[in-house]
Amino acid sequence: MRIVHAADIHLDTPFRRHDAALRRRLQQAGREAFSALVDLTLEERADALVIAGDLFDNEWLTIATERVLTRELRRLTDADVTVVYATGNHDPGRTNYRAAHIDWPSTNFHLHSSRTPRRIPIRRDGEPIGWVVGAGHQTTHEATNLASTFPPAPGPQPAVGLLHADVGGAQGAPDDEAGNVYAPAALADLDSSYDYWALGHIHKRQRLREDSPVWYPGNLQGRDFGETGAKGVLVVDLNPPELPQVRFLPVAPVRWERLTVSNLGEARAIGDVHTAVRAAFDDLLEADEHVLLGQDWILRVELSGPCPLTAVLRSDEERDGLAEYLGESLGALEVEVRDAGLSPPIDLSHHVGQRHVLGEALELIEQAGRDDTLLSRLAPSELAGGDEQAEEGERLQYLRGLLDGLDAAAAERLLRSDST
Ligand SMILES: [Mn+2]
Repeated sequence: MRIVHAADIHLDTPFRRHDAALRRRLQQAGREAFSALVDLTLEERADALVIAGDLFDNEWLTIATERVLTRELRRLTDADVTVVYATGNHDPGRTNYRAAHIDWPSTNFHLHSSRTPRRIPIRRDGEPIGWVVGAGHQTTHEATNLASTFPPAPGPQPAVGLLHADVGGAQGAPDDEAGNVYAPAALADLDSSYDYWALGHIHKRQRLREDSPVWYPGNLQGRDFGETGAKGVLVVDLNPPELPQVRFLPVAPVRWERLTVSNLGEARAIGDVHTAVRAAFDDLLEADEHVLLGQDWILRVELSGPCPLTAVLRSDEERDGLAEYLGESLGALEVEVRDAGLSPPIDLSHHVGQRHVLGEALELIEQAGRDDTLLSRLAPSELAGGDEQAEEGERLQYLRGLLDGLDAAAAERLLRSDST
């Protein structure tokens, strides 16, 4: 039996923090990802598509999206692919919620909107070849341990457990605020008679434990910089008693990525910064086997380390200018430039002996390092971390320690305030 496992599709996520054009593109990307998922399921000649909850984001699913959703699902069910969908906390199934009021396909489609696990036979050419056993969230705060209520696998054909659940030990679980737990379970609650557990809820793709047949596919389309990397589905071949063969296939048309660029010590013109960012982006494209043709990118460029253009790049206007330049030249939908990690490269020798505050400060720091009397005189009477009972020699040694790095720190502070 071959299944395609998807979860956390979050159609109609509002993307309120973005401007109207990007918001439309991102909402469109969610629908495109869903269509790509359907294409892929057909191309892979899968017997079933299982969706482990959070198919849509909230109760305001738009009419346009609902039409795309039902039309795309019918492409599968008309082709005799069984679709099994178990609701999650974003798209719960009780009759007062949205999932209960969608024009779902009338055949080959199974909605699990009740807490009680139900088994669905999967057939090929009319013959039963396996099972999907699923349960759904009824409300937005399903606190029951649903996993522990699953019966043993029906057998003898391969069986898949389908559930939206927060299984302990997974990486990247959303920070559940007190009281907001969503079908919490432990790995041990997932009955081991199942050949594969198709989970949803955690947006980071992962296998729960090495050698376990328990997987989260991650979400279908990233939605912010916390959801970087290729996003897509798992194609699972079940042939027990062997462990299932699991392949990840990307489908998300928009990718969120962070690029850290730190080799800017010699960047004297904005073109140099551009070249360094371009190189980092090219490295990413080259190293990543999941980049799709015509992929759209939303990039956060984090500049860091010493850079002669630090003062320039600390200006919002200049950063916006660079972001726009990068967006056009890299062909990205949107680029955000961050300067928090940048520092001006400091050549102290240029400032020593100069008749300005920094020159004087450097001079004084240097003298105090050589002249114990001066150092003693400059020392505050109450000294942080100092030992009042210490011998004079120890005290001076401690004071000299305090001077360590003070020149660079003073330069950094004074040069920054000079330039802004
Ligand atoms: Mn989700």
